[in-house]
Amino acid sequence: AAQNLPPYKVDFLKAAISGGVLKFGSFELKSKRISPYFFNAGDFYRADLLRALSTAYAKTVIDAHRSGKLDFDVVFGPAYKGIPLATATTDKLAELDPANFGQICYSFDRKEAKDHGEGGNIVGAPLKGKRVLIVDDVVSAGTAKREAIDKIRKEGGAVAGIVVALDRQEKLPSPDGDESKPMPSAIGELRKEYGIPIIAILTLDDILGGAKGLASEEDIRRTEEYRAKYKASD
Ligand code: OMP
Repeated sequence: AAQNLPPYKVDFLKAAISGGVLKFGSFELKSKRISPYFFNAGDFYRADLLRALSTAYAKTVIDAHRSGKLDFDVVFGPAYKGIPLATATTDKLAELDPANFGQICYSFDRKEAKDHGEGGNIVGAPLKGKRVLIVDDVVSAGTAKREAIDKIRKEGGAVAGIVVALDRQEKLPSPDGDESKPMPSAIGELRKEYGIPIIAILTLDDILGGAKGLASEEDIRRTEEYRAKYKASD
C-alpha cells in the first residue's frame, strides 16, 4: 500500500483511518455534494492521534520551508477546527526544528467579535505586518479558505501559504449549479488567485492508493466513482 508516500504520511493515513477521522458512508458536504467518504479533523481528539496529526503538519511545513517554498512568522488556525491544528503544529514545529521555529507564534480568530476586555477578533499573535501560514483541515470547494484569507488581510497580515490535511481534489462548483460541466480544481484556482503555496499532507489519490486493506472494497469502489464524477478539468 501507499508505495510513494513518505513514512510520516503513511502513519498519518493509518491514524486517520484507525481513529475514525476518515469515515466511509454517505455524507453531505458544505458544497451539497454527497460524498462516500468524509474526513473530520475534529476527531483527532485522542493524545496519540493529536500527536500523529501535529507531526504530519509540522513535517510537511518543515519540508516546504527547507525547499524554499514557504516562509512565515505566525501559524493561524481558523476557528473552530483550525485552533488545535495551529497550536499543536506550532508546538511540534519548535520541537522538530528549533533552529528555525523555536519562537514561532500562533493565533486564531473568534467567530464573534469581542467588545469588552481586550477586545478584537484575533486571539494570540497579532497579524499586522506578519507573514501568516494558515493551517486548516480540508479543501473541497475552497470557500472557507477564501474567508480565512480575507480575515487575515483585514488584520494587516500577508498570507504566506496554506497547509491542509486533505486535498479532496475536487472541481469548483459550476456557477449555474450544473455539476456535469467540466470545471478547474478548487485548490488550483486558489493557488492562482492568491499566488501562494497550498500544500496538502494527503490527497484523495493518496487515500485511494493507501486505503487498500484499510477500507472495504465496496467503500473504495464508491470513492473511485465519486472521484471520477467530481474530478477537475486541469
Ligand atoms: P472549503 O473547501 O474551503 O469550502 O472547505 C471545506 C470545509 O468542509 C472544510 O473546512 C470542512 O469544515 C468541511 N469538510 C470536512 O471537514 N471534511 C470533508 O471530507 C469534507 C468537507 C466538506 O464539507 O467539503
